[in-house]
Formats: sequence, C-alpha cells, structure tokens
Amino acid sequence: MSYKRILTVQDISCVGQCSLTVALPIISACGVECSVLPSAVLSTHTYGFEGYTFRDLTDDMPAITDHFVKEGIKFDAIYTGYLGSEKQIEYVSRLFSDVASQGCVKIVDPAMADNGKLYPAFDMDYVKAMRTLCAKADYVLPNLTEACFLTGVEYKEEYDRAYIENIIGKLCALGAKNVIFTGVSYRKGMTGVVVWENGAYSYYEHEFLPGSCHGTGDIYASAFTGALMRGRTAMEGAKIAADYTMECIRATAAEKDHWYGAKFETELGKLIKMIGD
Ligand code: PXL
Repeated sequence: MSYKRILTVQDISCVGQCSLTVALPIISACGVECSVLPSAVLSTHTYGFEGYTFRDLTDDMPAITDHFVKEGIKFDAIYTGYLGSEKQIEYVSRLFSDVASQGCVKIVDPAMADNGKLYPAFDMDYVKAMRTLCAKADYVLPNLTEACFLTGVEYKEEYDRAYIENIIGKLCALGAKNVIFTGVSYRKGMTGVVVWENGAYSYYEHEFLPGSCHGTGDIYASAFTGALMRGRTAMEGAKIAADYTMECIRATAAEKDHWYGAKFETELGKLIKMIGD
C-alpha cells in the first residue's frame, strides 16, 4: 500500500466535534498521514453556541507556508474545510501552488452554509472568494445550500435531477473539475450523494436519517478524503463516507443533549473495516 501525506487547512473548534478535531482522527484512521494547518482557534463552533472566542491565525499562514517550502515539504493532497476569512482563502491558493506534490489532489469543502443560510461568520464577499478556491479544486464537496450560494441559483427544498445538473454545470463553469454533491434528495425519506466525475453523473441513494446533527459535513469530507487517498475511486469514497456518516448519525440521534456534533469516535472501527487493506 502506498503511504500518502495530506495537509488539511481548517479551524480548531476546541469543543464541538467539527473541523480539525474530526478531520485528524478520521484521516489518520484511514491510514493516511494527516498534517494540519489550523486557520483559527475557537472555544466552540459557531452554530448554536453563543459568545465563542475566535483567535484568527491568518497572519501565521504565510510563515508556516514559507517554512514548508524551505524544508521542501510537499503533500499528496490538500483538503480545506471551514476557513476564517477571504485572506485565508488567498493563502490557501498559495499552498495549492507551493506545497503540492506532482499530482496533488485538491479537495475543497466550502464549509460555509447549511439549511438555506450562511453560517453566522460569513457574508457574500466570503462566498465570492470561495468561488475562486473552488475554481482550483479537483473535488468540490458542497451541500445544496453551499452549491446555491456558489452558483447564484435559488435554494429549493424540492427539486429534480435537472435542477441539480444545472447547479453542477455552473460549478464546473467556475472551474471545479469534479463535484461530490451531498444531501441530494429526490424522494421523501431518502437522500444521497451525486458524484460528478469527468462529466459523468452517478448517484448513491440512502436512507434519510431524521435528527441529523451538526458537523456531519466535516465527517463526510474527511472520510471521503481518507478513502480517496487510500486508492478508492471517487464513487467508492463517496459511498464509504455516506455509510460512515450515517453510522455516526445513528450513534448520536437518540441523545438530545448531544446536539452540537456527531459521535464519530465509536464508529471509527466500522470506517477502518470499510476502507479495508
Ligand atoms: O464545518 C463546520 C464548522 C467548522 N468550524 C466552525 C464552525 C462550523 C459550522 O458552523 O462554526 C468554527
């Protein structure tokens, strides 16, 4: 098995089971070396907590990048999640060019919105900047809300395949090479993921689990990244990530007090089995 090293750029939310506290264990469990560049440190994530602290690490990013360059450190993949500002997006673009190994896979989760709304910290200037990052990505992993913000298409709760394909066309027009479109539901009680790769459409439909919790987008993107780096195809990675995320939601759903994230830790053994040798 070839050993891969990836870099993930996203925040540390000290409490909240999202971003780096999810990406690092999940990618490691997949058998992939996970280097990190923390973009900010928050006491908690921003969705449902009040009065969280926010230490912006934007100004550290160029020096960290310079050091990687000086040491000749390169990565087989760069995976970005929640970022703190437009400036950080600009610095990530530099990482894409300066610390990418040959064939480096660039995976962008435009983690900025859900349920028809932007997360509290973001505005349309951030969305505009995120479009430029998606333009450089090999894989973009939006949910429907994020895809609508990125493309300017009206957000709908009921839609058909033509609506989704129109959005994908616009994401590709921005420059995104392939799209892993999560949370696409064509019928009641079911949801799924559309994999748009090399211009071909595939769909993995699975049960919709009510009471889905916060942070599942990060769990999904991390498992997808890990599977892809272990040599799985995008479709296999998309399925593994969906099945694992569902296990995490199942493990959490019964607990009302655990609203802030998903219990992904108890399910890691299942992910390791799905990835296989
Ligand atoms: O991707 C989820 C996420 C990550 N990090 C922070 C967040 C959120 C979602 O709200 O607030 C800080």
